[in-house]
Parts: sequence; structure tokens; C-alpha cells
Amino acid sequence: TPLIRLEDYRPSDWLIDTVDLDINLHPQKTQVRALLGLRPNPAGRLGAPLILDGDELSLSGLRLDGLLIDESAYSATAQALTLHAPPQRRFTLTIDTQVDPSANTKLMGLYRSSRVYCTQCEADGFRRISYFLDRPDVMSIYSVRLEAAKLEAPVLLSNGNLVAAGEMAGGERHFAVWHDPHPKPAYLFALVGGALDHVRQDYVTADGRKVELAVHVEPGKAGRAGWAMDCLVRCMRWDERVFGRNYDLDVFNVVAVSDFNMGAMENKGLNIFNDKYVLADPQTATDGDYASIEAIIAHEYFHNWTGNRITCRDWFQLCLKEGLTVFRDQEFSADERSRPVKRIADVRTLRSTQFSEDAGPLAHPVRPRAYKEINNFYTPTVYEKGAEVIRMLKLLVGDDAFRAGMDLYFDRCDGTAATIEEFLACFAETSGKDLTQFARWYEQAGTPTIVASGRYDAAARTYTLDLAQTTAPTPGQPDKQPVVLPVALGLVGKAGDLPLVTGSAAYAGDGVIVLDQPSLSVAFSDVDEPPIPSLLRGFSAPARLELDLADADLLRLFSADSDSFNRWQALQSVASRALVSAGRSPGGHNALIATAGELAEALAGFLRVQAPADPAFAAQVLRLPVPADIAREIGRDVDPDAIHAAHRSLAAEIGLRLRPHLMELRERLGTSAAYRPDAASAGRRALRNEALGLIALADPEAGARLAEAQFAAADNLTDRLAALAAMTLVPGDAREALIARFAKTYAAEPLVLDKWLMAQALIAEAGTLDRVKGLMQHPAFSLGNPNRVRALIGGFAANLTQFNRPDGEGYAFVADMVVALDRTNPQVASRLLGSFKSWRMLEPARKALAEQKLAMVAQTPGLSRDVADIAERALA
Ligand code: HT7
Ligand code: ZN
Repeated sequence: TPLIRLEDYRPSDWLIDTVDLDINLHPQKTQVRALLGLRPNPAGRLGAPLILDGDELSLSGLRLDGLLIDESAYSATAQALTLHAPPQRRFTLTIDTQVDPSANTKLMGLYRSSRVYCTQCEADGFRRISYFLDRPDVMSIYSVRLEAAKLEAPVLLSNGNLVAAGEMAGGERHFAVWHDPHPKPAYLFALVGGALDHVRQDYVTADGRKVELAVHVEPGKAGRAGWAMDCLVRCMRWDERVFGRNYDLDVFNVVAVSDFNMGAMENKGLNIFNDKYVLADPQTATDGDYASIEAIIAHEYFHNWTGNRITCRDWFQLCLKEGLTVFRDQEFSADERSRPVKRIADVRTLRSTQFSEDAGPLAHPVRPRAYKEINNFYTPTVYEKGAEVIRMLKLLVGDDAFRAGMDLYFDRCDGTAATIEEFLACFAETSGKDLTQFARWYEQAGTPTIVASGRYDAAARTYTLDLAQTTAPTPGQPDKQPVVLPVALGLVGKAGDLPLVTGSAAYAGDGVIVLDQPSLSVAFSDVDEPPIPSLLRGFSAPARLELDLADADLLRLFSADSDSFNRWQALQSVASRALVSAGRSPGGHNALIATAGELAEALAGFLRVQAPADPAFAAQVLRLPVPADIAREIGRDVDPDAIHAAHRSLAAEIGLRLRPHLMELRERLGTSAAYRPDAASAGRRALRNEALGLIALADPEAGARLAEAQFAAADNLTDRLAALAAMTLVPGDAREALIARFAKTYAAEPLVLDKWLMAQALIAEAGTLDRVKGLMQHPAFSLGNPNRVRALIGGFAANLTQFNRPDGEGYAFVADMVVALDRTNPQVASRLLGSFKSWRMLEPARKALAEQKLAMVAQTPGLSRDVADIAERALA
């Protein structure tokens, strides 16, 4: 497989100004006619052949300017249609292809999902529908005529505005014509055809455009589409208010389908979603689902400007749209909910997904320099770290220059396929700052570590902070350069933050030091007492912080820091340090018990006094760092069982000590009011359920009783699922009975059964592998549906102790599943193989077993490019 390199980019030799598609939908034989308006690109090579991309295509007709072409003038394979000597002027090509949507198990291109025709074209799926210049810098105006049997597909949707519709002679078939006035790359093309119900709402943009909004769902499920619509309206207003962005078509359609490779897709005016991220009612969606739907509806909508109006020049620039759009959706959720709680949740995700990617063989820069399979680069690094880079940019240039830079970017790059350089130039201009070194964030992989220490001089009344940064080598990047790290900080004294007085050039004001050297020192003067440094407030840079504070100082930060994020972080740090040490050398039980005592004491007062006022924050505080984070902190010779055992003991010990407080809190937070999905109500449920988990670990019998009672009394899925999760911690008949009861209650709800599958796949017991294998035979499970696979097999692969079973059977199972899935859906298979990304940090015996299984996958004949690429990089 060829390696595609950023440095080899050159503009297309040809452009396609217009695309007229005529698509006759049929379950097996869909006819596609594409009329392309082509012209030579003045920026390309004169006289170059025209090579259109294809993937599993066969050509059934070809005309140039309406006339048949001599067979010697072109060649057609499944992968390409080449015109050897095309005219050096404007001309049209009419290309006929036929595709089989029912046989498309890759879910890329045109496929059928539960009898609904739909498309997925990012990154390179359009070439599975018709031959095309399938690259994001070729932007065209599309007109699309869809025809289908009326009974089978009464709803026919495509991008843009509806311009005509009607019946065909005989009345059995009908058609719809859509026109999208905005030029777009092929990856944003979409169509949907099927029997769908919908909810509709009128919307008027801030600049006065009337828009008809619709959310389309499977028949009978319109009652679950209201939340998505509510989110859509709120995020549209938010984008007008916060970024000055108005919607630009007369309709905006959202469609939910049940077979989908990822979360959702931002096709222009026709967003297609995994139904998991649209459908919500209290009985079938959790608080977490409501929040995810809000974030993903917003994310896809925000792409309309950051991705669609301004797209990417090439796929190396993926973070230009993804990092920026994640930042925008994070900000939206922060404004709609609690900002500190959202930040904590986002940092948890970043650490568990991106930091672990950065620490392993699949590490790559936010803007990769080379790839074999672009679909393998829709990663936490491109998305989540990409968003962190935007967040740092905003902090460094300031709010006003950031907003002005965004305005300039929207203005200057509208209608173009842009680059990171063009994006950064806007902020350099509005801030007057040199962003050359900052741009290193896009080029250099790896998580920087900031090593910090402080010295107080009572006589001089100074406090000197020494900061240094290092980044460990990553694949292909042995030597790292210093990056620009904005370190937000405070010096916490007895009565709160001390004033920051310094003449240091590294101090940027507003409580931010810019660490852009390998190391530097900042001296603060007029410091009247020895302070406790509170560094990286709000997680101001995506870095690890090594700061040797005593537990007592961390516990003071927990109670006194003015920065909520660092209050949460302080307690996490105490727990993390104890878990790392116990995970490294099992047997240090006494130290763990001592830490549990300290934590419980700090938490007792907090739970009594502060938790009821901000339950969502308190729920985050109660949640210990996850075992996978501890494994990453340990970094080498990792023994998952030792970490798990330490984690369980610490949680159980805290639960035991806090039990009366937790019980009382649960009582206080209980409510007889009907379920509402708002953040405050969700926060109360989160805290109650966090308490339940701790009680179940501390006292399994009491926990089981509480869980059973909660399951029976609950009027919503959040509380039911939390009861099930607590029960999975307690082996025995009662657990099995509740598992069976849950399945019966939700037998007709595949999305709820996904949670049931996952809850079982995550049980940290030796019997889980057999349980998972058994569940593969359950009628609710199907290897063909990505959501089912991610729930059961992906859930198992995320089970630290069972995936990493000492006998290697966990690796064997997941590797076999990867090979099996690869035959039908390579994207789902390669993502699953990504579960091996941390194999190198394991202790030698497990490491050897994991490597064997990776090698087995790598040597399997006929692998897809997707899986081969991950296997190869994981082993390199
Ligand atoms: N831009 C989209 C990314 C994407 C995708 C979505 C669904 C199926 C396959 C896909 N490949 C790439 C989603 C987003 O980030 O908004
Ligand atoms: Zn996106």
C-alpha cells in the first residue's frame, strides 16, 4: 500500500464545477448517472490525463459532451476511470455505474440500513458510488435527482434545497430533485431514501432566513426525536450569538439510521446520524445519552461553517475541521451545562483516549505527515488534542483576538479548501503574535511532561517557580522540540489566591505563564506566606504535570483552590499517586488504607456541606481515576490485575468509611419528581449513582439490596442502568436475576440492550470471556451492526483485566473478531484492533502474548488496508 505524504500534495489537474446526479434507487441494482462539468485546473499540470477514483465500481456507460467515446481513449477498472488525453477545455462526462446497496456491508458509499437507503462518503466513500475526483479540494455545485419506489422510499432527501418532486407514470415510482448552491467536496454528498417518520420545526436565523428543520427517524420513533430537535435549535442560536454564524439553506435535515460506522456525519444540509445519537426518551436513553446527543447534534451542525463552508485542502488538514469543531461543541456544552464539570469530563476523555494513544505505537501528530489509510486517522489526537490546541490558542491570543481571528478566517477562507497555515495566519494577524513555535503543536506527537517545583524565600518574600518540559520520543520522531505551553496558575495562601507580582517575561498576565523553553524560572515577589502552587488550572495545556506536593497540600487545594478543575485534580492526584504505587508493587496495602482514610476525611465534609449544592461536580469528585489511567501513569511492566485490585481496595475502603454519608446523601438527593434531562437533575442522579457504586464495593450485600430497590423504583433508564452497573460488581444469583430482568424489560430496544451487553462485557471476572462469547449468540447481537459490536466486543476490549487475561485468551478472542469483522466491515475491525494500542507497556508475559496475536492478525492473508495499517504500526 502506498504511503501518502503531506509534502507530496499538489493541486488537482482537473476541476469539476458541476455535478448532476440521477440516481435510481433499487435494493440491489441502483443506477447512477453522473454528469460532470469538468475543466483543466489552471494550478494543475497542463495536458495531464484525467484519472477519476473508483472503489469496487463497474462502468456501464461513458460519454464525452454527450457523445460515445472510442474505447481506446479511456480505461476503466474497479479503482479508476482514466481518460488518456482529455480535451484541454471545458467538457462534460456522463458516467453510468450500477451499485448494490444491499451488499454494501462496509457502510461506506451507498448502503441500506434497516430498509433505509443512505450514504456515507467521508473520507473516500463517494468513489464507491461513481467515478470522481474524490479529494476535498475539488468542490462542485450539486444537483441530485432521486427516483425510487414510493412504497419503499416515500422520503427522498439529498443536500441543499428541494426544487422539484413528483410521480412517475404509473404511480409506483416517484422522484425528488435537490439543488445545493454551495460548492462542496464529494465527501459531503449524501442521500437518504426510505420510510421515515419525522418531527419538524420552523426556525428564523438571526439574519432573517426562514429554515425548515426536520429530524427523521424510523417509523414509530418520532416521539424520541424531540430532544435532538431541541438541541438543534439551541446550537443554531448559540452559533449565531457566539461565532456570528447563520445557517445558509432553506432546510436542514437530520436522519437517524441504525447501522453506522461512527457517530454522525455533517453532509451539507443533510446530517446523517447513528440513531444512538438522536433517539432519546427517559425510558431508553441515559443522562449520558442526552448529553452526547446535545454535543453531537451541535458538532455536526457547527461543521456547516467549520468543515463545509470552509473545508480541508487535503486529509492531512483533518484537524482544521475536526479539532476546531470539537472545540466549538465543547464550548457549547459548557455554556449549556456546567463549565467546570464539562471541562473535567473532557479532560477525563482526553487522558484516557488521547494520552494513551500518544504513549503507544499509534502516536501521531495532530496533523499527520503521512498515512496509508485515512480512515485510521479519525483519532482522539486529531479530534480531542486538536481541540486542546484551539483552546490554548484562545488562551494565548486572548478572547478578543480569538474571535476576531475566527471572523477573519470565516471571511477570508469561505468557499475554499484551506490549510492549518491559513487558519493560524488569521490569529497571527489579529493578535500581532508570532505563532511559528505554536504551530509545532500540529507537527509534534507525544504528550509533554511539565516538571515543576517551587521555592519560598521567607526573608526575601519571594516564591520561585521552576518549570521544565520534556516530550518522550514517539514513532518516527526521536527528538522533540519545546512546545508553547500556557500554564495557568495561582499561588494559594491561607486566605485564598495571593497576588501574582513578577517582572518575568514568561508571565503573560492574567495568571498565565508561557513555558516555551526547555526550562525557565519565574520569581514572584511580595509573597507574604509560603504558598501552594496550583498549576495548569482549567487544564490549560494538554500535558502531564509532575509537581511533588504532599498529600496535605493537595488536600488543601481540594478545599481551598479557587479553580474548580484543580480542586477536582488535587483529589485525583492523591488517589492516583497511591494507586500507582500500589499497582507497581502490590502488597502496599497499608499505604492504600492510609490514603483511603485521608480521602474519606476530606470527602466527608465536602459531601455534607458542598456536594448538595453542586451534585454534578461532586459526582466527578467521588469518581476515582480509572484503572487504565493508572496503567498509563505506571507506563511499563504493567500488571492489570494489581492495578485493578488496588483500585477496588481503595474504592471499597473509601466507601466503607463514607457509607453513612453516602446513604444520607442518597436520601437527600432522591426525588419523586418526574424525570427531566436537564443538567441539574442529571447531576443529582449522577451523584446518587456514584454513591451507589461505592456502597456496592464497600458492602456488596447492602449494595445489591439498594440496586434492586433502585431498579424497581426507577422511572428512567439512567437509574436503572446505574443499578445494573452496581449489581455487576456483586457476583451471585441476584446479579444474574437482574441481568435477565433487564433483558426482558428492554427486549425490543436494541440501543438499550447495547448497554446491557456492555455492562456484562465490563465485568472484571474470569468468567466474562465465556459470558461474552455466549452473548454473541443472543438474538440481540449481530456482527453486522457496528453498535452491537462496539458494545459487546469493544466493551470487552476495554475491560482492563479480562482483555489482558494472563492466559492471552482475551487477546486471542479480540484478534479473531478483528479478522472476522474485517471481511465485512474493515473500519469497525480496524477500530477494534486499536484496543491493542497499549500492548507495549504490559509486563513481559502479557506483552509477548499480545504481540503474538497482533502478528497473527498482521499475517492474515487478504487483510483490508485499514486493519493491515493498524497491525503494522502497532507492531513497528
Ligand atoms: N466528519 C465525520 C467523520 C467520519 C465519519 C462519520 C461516519 C462514518 C464514517 C466516517 N468517517 C469519518 C464525523 C464528524 O467528525 O463529525
Ligand atoms: Zn466532526
